Amino acid sequence: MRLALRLNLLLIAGVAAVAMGFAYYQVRSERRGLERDLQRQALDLAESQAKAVEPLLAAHSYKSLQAFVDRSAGRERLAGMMVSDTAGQPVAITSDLVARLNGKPPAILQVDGAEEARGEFIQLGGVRMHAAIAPVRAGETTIGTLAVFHDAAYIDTRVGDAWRRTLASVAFQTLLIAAVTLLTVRWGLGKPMQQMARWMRDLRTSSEAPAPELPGSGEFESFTREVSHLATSFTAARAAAEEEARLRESAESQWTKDRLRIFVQGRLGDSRLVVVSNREPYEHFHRASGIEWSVPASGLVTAQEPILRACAGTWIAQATGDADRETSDERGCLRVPPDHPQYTLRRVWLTEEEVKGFYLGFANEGLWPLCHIAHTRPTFRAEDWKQYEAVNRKFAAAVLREIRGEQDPVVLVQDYHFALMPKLIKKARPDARVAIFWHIPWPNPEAFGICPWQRELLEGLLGADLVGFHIQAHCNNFLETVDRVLESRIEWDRNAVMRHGHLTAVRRFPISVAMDPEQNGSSASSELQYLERAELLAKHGVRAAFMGIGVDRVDYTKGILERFRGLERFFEKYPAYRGEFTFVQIGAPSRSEIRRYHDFMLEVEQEAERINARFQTSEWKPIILLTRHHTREEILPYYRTADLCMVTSLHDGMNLVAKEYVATRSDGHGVLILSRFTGASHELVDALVVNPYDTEEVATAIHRALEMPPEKSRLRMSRMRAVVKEHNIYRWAGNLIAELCEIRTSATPAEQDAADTVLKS
Ligand code: ADQ
Repeated sequence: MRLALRLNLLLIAGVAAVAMGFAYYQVRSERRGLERDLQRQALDLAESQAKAVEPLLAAHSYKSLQAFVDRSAGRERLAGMMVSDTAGQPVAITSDLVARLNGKPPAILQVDGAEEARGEFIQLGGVRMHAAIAPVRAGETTIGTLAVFHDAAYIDTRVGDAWRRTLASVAFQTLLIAAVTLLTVRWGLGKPMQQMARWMRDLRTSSEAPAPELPGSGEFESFTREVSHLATSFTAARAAAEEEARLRESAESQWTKDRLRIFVQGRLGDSRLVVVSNREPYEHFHRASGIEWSVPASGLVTAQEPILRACAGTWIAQATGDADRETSDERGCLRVPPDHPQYTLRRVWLTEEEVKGFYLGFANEGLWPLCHIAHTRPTFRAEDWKQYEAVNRKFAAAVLREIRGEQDPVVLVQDYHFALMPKLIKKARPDARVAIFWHIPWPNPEAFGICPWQRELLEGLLGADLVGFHIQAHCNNFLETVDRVLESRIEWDRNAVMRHGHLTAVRRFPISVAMDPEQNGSSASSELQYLERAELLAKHGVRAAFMGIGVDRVDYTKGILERFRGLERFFEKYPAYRGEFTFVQIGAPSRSEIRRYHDFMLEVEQEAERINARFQTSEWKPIILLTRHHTREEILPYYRTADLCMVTSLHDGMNLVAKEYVATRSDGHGVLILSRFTGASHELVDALVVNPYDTEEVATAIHRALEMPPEKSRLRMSRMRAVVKEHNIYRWAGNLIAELCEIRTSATPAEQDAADTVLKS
């Protein structure tokens, strides 16, 4: 039976039962009320008439008595009256009553000497009547009785009417409810269900994921959300399967999420994978609407997330959200991503003092400017160093707890926050394979040499079996620095350092982004793209035909001011583009507790304002500066529709924004302007490569990008896409893990001997 019918029948039965019960109660009350009224009237009448007949009965004037009772016959509903003597013998009676009594007087008429009037309902001659009897008294003596009879049939008639009315009302209500239920089921449930079924059928039968057309609010919200997740997983799985099939067919070796998962499972076997970084991939915050989570703006997070998702390992990181405690268990663990759990995040809490010394101080005021040659002086303080050491020990302890009892665990340490950790872990667990990936550049030995703790940092790093950088130049700088500072043997031919019998391989692993199958989807028409771009700009009160995009953490290494100056020069040199081209700069505030960053944000805002004030009109401005964190979903439309993307870092390990822009342009349009000081410029040679310090060159590059013939820009974009597709994040992770698993965790005797000889000589 269909749901609507079943629901209707149940509702009707329920409503009818309740309505009938209620009606029965109402009708019964009405009957009781009518009977009570009749009884009261009848008793009053019997008593008053008894008083009236007393002189006549006392005087035995029976004729007058008969005339009296006959006169009463016309009263409303009065069916008869009877006066009897003390023996109960009628002495006067209305004629109708004689026939009805028919020699069988009802029990109530029997003389019982009662002194009060009384009454009851009786059946008389097949009719329901009310009989009331009152004593006729002469002084203290009862000399007879007077009985009045009322026709009570009208009560049944009234009760019958009440039943009819109630039944009609029940029928009407039932019909109404049935109709409303039908409509509710049809529109409230049936329509969304049909909509969902249609959408699922399209999803199943068409090769491209149809745009979700689902009920989005109210009771269906969570249902819709889960169905959408399911659909996304389904689309991704299908795309991956198709991709695998295609790869098998063409014997290509492209890395995918699934290939990485299978590869890592094969290589790691039962070994546990633990990733450590300072930045956590998910932060929980208290908001007005409750606890919410967000993904911080960080290249490292962008890069690591797909690996953890693929390998279901554990990610250890600093807790930085104000609702992180409430969302983790007593060990600081939770499953993430929160909406689709795939791996474990273990949070470590730091004190304010630790954050100040370790993160803001040594890591970001010391190591960050030390490694980025961007003309900001590094600051090294002894108390910051102490905290840096202490926090490295704290995180190492967390890792050791996590791998306790695990056989041959694999630990991937991330970045310049944890230079000391490889040594700490290896000392406690020589069987663990430990790698550290340095996401930022490594400067030349002279530059690095200004760090008072360079020796300790290098020793910490060389505890690792593998040290990774984005490009070969950073590997070379590192090896040269080790050569300059520590007693060790550098094996230049195989990029490795042998020290105290431990070999550390130094390798180049250019990091990348995921170019998921969904990002390879069909491209929107240029007309649609134009409209989407216009809509994005209109949100900021700007009308322009062309749009450029820049996405960065607001950091002095990213060359944002140089970019703005390049834009200013562009509008000076090519005034025809005023009112036509707008640059959107998405800038997430970063490390704002550090004075340099705080001041830099102000500088960026002032510079944008200054340039805007020079050129802007009522409907247009050259720069739209959006200084807040944006979600990936918010950034995507800008990447997808921008005519050009500018990455003008003064120094950058890799720069993932450049790769994200390329990965997003499945339509083949768009031009990338890329600083030659980024790691990315070594791979994306089809970008317009610029020196960000050369304002003139940046301005010319913007002009070239906007004027580039479509066939040329398409060719450049397709070549860059081929690079990103081939060298994606899964390849990065696969290569890193492959390399790590091949490394012996101890030196061969021959290596040991050779190292000892070198050190002795
Ligand atoms: P980052 O210096 O953080 O990373 P980058 O590689 O440019 O720099 O990555 C930034 C990431 O944050 C990108 O994924 C970008 O989309 C995102 N992002 C930037 N601004 C944002 C905003 N306003 N809102 C939201 N998200 C934003 C470090 C090194 C890099 C190296 C990476 C990875 O400095 O050289 O490429 O690690 O190794």
